[in-house]
Amino acid sequence: MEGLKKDVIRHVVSSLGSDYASKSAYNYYNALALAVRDRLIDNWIKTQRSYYDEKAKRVYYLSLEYLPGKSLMNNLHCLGIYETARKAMSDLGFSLEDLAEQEWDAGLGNGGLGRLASCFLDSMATLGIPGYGYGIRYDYGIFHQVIEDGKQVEQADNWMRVGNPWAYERGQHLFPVRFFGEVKNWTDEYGRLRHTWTAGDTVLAMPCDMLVPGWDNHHVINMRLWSARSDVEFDLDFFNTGNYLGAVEEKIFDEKISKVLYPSDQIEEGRELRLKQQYFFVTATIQDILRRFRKKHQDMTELPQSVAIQLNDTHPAIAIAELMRILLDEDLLDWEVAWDICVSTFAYTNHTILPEALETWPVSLLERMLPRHMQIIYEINARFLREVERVARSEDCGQLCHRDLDHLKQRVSLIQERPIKSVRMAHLAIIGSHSVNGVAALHTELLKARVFDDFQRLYPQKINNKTNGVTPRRWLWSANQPLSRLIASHIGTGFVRNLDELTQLEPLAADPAFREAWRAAKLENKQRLQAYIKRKLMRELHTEHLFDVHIKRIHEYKRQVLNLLHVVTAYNRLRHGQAADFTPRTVFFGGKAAPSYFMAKRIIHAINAVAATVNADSRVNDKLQVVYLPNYCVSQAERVIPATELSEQISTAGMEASGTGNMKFALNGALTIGTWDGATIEMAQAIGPELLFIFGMREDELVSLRQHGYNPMLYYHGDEELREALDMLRSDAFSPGQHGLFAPLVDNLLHGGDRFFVLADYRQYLGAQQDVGRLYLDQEEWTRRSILNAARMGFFSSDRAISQYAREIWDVAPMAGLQNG
Ligand code: 26Y
Repeated sequence: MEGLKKDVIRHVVSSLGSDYASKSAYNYYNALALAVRDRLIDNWIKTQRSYYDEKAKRVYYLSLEYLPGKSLMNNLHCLGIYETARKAMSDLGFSLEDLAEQEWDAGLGNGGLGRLASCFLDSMATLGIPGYGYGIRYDYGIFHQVIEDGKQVEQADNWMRVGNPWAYERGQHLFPVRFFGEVKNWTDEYGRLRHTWTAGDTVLAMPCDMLVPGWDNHHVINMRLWSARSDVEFDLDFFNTGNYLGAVEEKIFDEKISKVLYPSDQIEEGRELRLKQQYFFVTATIQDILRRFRKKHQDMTELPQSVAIQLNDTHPAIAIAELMRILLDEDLLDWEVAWDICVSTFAYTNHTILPEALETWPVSLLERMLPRHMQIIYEINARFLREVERVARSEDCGQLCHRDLDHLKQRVSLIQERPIKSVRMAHLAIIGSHSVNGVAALHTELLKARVFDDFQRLYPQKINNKTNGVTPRRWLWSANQPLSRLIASHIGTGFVRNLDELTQLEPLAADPAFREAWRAAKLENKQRLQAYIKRKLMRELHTEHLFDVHIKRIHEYKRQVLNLLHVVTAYNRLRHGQAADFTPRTVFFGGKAAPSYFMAKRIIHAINAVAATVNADSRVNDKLQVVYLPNYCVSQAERVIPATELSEQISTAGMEASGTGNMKFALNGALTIGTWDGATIEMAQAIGPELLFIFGMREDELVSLRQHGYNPMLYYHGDEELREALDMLRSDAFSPGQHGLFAPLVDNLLHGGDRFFVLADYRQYLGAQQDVGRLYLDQEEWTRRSILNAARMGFFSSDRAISQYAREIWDVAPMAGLQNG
């Protein structure tokens, strides 16, 4: 402890240039972070060296998004110096919790996909898998959300301003990135046609490394994020032409590439700068991968034995064309050889089946920005369609007439003709990879049977399932110390790295003393949340209420509106005195809406409007409260999830690819109210469906409802309570003086086809909520179920997920000889 204290003081003075006597929390947080980083860097260097020494096969996880959140507490826990640090900082006059608050969340992602990437890096580090995360260091991460007059207002997330003590910027290792220009043809010595892409604009990619430690194992992996740097200052000609200001303007223009994360989740915006971001990040990453590979290898055909590249959705899929370009134009390999290398190296994970989230890029844009890549994509497509024809003809699938074949080719082509001629990035990713995986069992089945059914017939081995998982380090141990300590006192700490050990809790569910202790841990977390809400929102929570929580991105398919309709109905019952047996509850909502997503923003407004009305109504507000948690982010989730008793997972069946929040809640002892969707299905199977509150129509039922003609008006007319709730929303009951404010929401349900079947599931949802309320009154039974939920969550560790990727997709093994403990 004395060593750590000395290091902290030294950093305050010599790294931060401050007086150690001036007790600034900001300085002491940064100094502590630097002292922790000092303890990671030796192991990071040893880890990296061991990969070379053992010629280990490496995994590269390519993702446009990461959501690491805050690093301090997690890193202290991984290093096993949490207690030491707590005491050291307390000696210096600080509470560790307060210091941790100084750190800004690294919010370099939108939601589930980005957070999954961060859980996966944690698991690779903990399992000792030679892995790297590659991404972009956005100057501005996901916007900061404030709620003003009930509406979302976006503020820039200037997270870099406060500095980042965790990162190593490596300004000396720059990689060139080219855009535009043209392609020249030439003939090689064997008379083969060759191509060279000649420079248009050049930008530089600067690596910025964040260390990711494993749990108590000395293994530290790297998350390398690229930042755009202008090449202007490296090219003196720019300045020597006398156009100094012009040169500086150009520099600013170039550096725009990594300026901001695109804040839309599952809705494509198709902006030119976004494509630039994708290629910028991809080419720098591939160059870095090949630089490392070429240190020990000359023969490019050995690449798939040494390197596995996982594409996190299609966002980095241009990597397939980029690797082809390098192998063809720089290494001068033949097409077939190059293509084999690519397919054996790449694998692709799909995270959504919503059609509006499937990426396409206009051919005209690609031809201009990446002319050589567009040529390569055309060639991939031509060869692929010939192959399709060959397979289709050879296959004994009845008499395949030309019409069918033409249709098949149109459907699977990399190029879509309408509405504008574009490249389908998912098709490029599928064809260029040896593995395509979904993220939960149902999602994968839907990929096979619906979204990519043609590809499933063409390549029956390619599509596979890897159900998501979450890291128990952050989401149980670090976020929920009261519960973790209780668990550890009964079954030891092995569950932190082997989550299956939680099954040892099962017999304890029958033990009243253990149940009481379990409830005490929950209460402690509820009180902690209560204090936080008081500080941040100046509101008093009732900790004896059932804490009912719905936090995730705001999206119509996630159906926050369904939850809101339940709240309005409960409000009406209470007002009308029809709810004598109502179980008091506080309903929490949280989540960001894409700034361009009108409907999602209106949903936020409606939630806040209902909240204001309900909370101000003294007839009901001792029994029902609604809280909107502004700026939902990773660190907020860490506070809210441990305090939650009811987890809302109510997406339209078939629409939520997996969900990962669902797992975090159950792991922390919340019961789930949910639809038969995503990984919630597998959770129900692992836990026992009777221990969750499952309701609503299933995916196949919705398909047939849609086919037979779904008429939301029938539900409106047939259900008095539903009608009352919708009519109130449409009138100005929640928006005094602003008649029609929420009419778009209601009209969308009643006259817009209710694409997400909110009305179809309303009545069953109410029934399930009734069951929830009733069970909560029986605290012994509630607690028993809560314990069994947590005890059966072992499968949903990201360690299990990553082990499956490693074995079944990447063919990589953990590093031997890792020191544990
Ligand atoms: C193309 C662009 C607009 C785009 C940007 C972000 C498209 C999609 C996304 C993000 C998708 C996403 O976050 N999907 C979520 O992935 C999680 C991890 O697999 C799943 O748990 C979750 O169900 C899914 O919605």
